[in-house]
Amino acid sequence: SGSGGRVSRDLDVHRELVLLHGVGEIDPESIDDYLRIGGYEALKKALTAMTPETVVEEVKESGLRGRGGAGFPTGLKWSFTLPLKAREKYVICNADEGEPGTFKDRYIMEGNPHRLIEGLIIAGYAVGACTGYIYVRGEYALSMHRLQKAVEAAREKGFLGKNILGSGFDFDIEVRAGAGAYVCGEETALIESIEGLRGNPRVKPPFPGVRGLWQNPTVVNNVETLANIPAIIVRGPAWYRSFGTEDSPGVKLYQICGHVNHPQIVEAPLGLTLRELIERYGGGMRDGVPFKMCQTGGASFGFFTAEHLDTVMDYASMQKKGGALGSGTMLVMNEKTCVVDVVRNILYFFQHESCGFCAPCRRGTRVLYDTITRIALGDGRESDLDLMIEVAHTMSATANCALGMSPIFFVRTTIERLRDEYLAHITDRKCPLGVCRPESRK
Ligand code: L3W
Repeated sequence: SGSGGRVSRDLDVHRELVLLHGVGEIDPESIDDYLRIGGYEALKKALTAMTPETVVEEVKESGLRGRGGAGFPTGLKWSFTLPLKAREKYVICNADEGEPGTFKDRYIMEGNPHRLIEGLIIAGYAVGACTGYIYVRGEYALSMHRLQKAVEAAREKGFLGKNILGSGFDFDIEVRAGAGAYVCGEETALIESIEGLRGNPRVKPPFPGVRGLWQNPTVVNNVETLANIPAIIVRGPAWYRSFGTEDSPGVKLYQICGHVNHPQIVEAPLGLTLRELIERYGGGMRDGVPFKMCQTGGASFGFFTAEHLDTVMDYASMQKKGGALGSGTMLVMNEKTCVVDVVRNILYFFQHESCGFCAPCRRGTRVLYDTITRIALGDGRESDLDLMIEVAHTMSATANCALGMSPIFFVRTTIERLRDEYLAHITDRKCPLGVCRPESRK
């Protein structure tokens, strides 16, 4: 697999849902329903039987990695913040789910918001924070509504507020709405936005764990990351590690989108292959039209072609093959799809969402979009392909945040792996599939 032994290869052992436990079954607006399925037991255990240090230690041992896309070890992130002396510390849940093709966090927020809230309170306890923020994508009105209701219900039951469950720990949560900027999912832009400023990413380091919200130590975790915490606390790190691979233990929400018969979300142990995701959960290629390519991990990462179908979808194996697990999104495309058209569409998105703060990204995304448009419309030169790689490479080396650092992944993998299709646009001066059109947006 490229990432060490797989602990739980047999998908059938994963009968019991962890992240989606209760989703679709309980009334998400009823805290009593959540309590009935074991809700807030982890919080009780953490506050009464564990020190913050043991909580951090257990999360470290579980091997949980950040589920927003970067895969940074969660326990390690918490361990940077825990020992710091500061007047205030914060924990933030990044619920600004804006990655194209990504819709997993919404399932948790709409289907079982208390699981996320419980995870966030435990995170707050573990690092010594006084306040938690949940920064929700502006378009997610139902998520906002359910989270707000859930926060009120948790407060009424004494899971939030002063002296929670008699432990002496004070903690409360505020739910904030984003306003439609993709870049505000970048943790430091998100922090600026909470502070009431324009969402420009800050220069890192210092990382938020050391200096974040109002310059105080701040842990930022994705929704799905936090939704793992209650189960890890109740069942222990060894149980969690019994799922997944050595490199990437645990369970993951995979999202299969595009040209499959059943686009959907799947909770599975880490270590599923792309072929299994398509065949077993996606119901195979739509109408039997053969597979051509897949953008891995979200809009920011590399493309796989047919020879990568058996790659194990964990962090290390995906990266080794030029893709990424990212947010767990796999955008599957069939033979009728034109790679130039798809990449042009993604680049349109990037140049539109670039915040404009740093020149490499502001200018680079525009140059990439203009160049691929030229190719798409039959005015390209072969040297444009080298130009695109060079520009994307410069951006990856000099941009201020992940938005500008990302295009190299899909620019390079598509030009390398599907070069003939780019070249056909250049030599024939038209799109071989007749798909590319002047309009920039679909
Ligand atoms: C302390 C250090 N903390 C790293 C922390 C850092 C952050 C986390 C990951 O995201 C991803 C990209 C796409 N001391 C630290 C440290 N940290 N070194 O670890 O950091 P990093 O820099 O690896 O990544 P990042 O900039 O946080 C980039 C993804 O974001 N992306 C978009 C995703 C969109 C969604 C969505 O809609 N749900 O996920 C776009 O690029 O995966 O890899 O917390 O502070 N030495």
